[in-house]
Amino acid sequence: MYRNAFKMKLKSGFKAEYKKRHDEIWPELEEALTEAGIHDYSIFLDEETNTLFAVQKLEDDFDGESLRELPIMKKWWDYMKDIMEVNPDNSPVEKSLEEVFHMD
Ligand code: RM4
Repeated sequence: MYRNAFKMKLKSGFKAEYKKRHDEIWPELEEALTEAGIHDYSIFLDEETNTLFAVQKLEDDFDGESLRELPIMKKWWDYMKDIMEVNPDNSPVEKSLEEVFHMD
């Protein structure tokens, strides 16, 4: 298991809607994320910049490419596209972050 962190971008004015959609995350999506090997997944919002900061633990054999191909993942991204900065395929624009400190 290893930690993974990345940034995404929320469109301005959608904090409440973003939180609501995640409070009501589809059980089948949560199941698919867990099944893919994602655990302890949090997303924080920096309201000054609308940056979403995601941090998660990934199983060593996590396969992000397979997850991207799942219909439930694509459906979620289609659903979220109106409130996030997205790529042409509606996946969120993600920027990887490098860990420079960790303490247990
Ligand atoms: C985010 C974004 C991510 C997804 C989480 C659950 O808003 O769509 O890709 O992993 O939701």
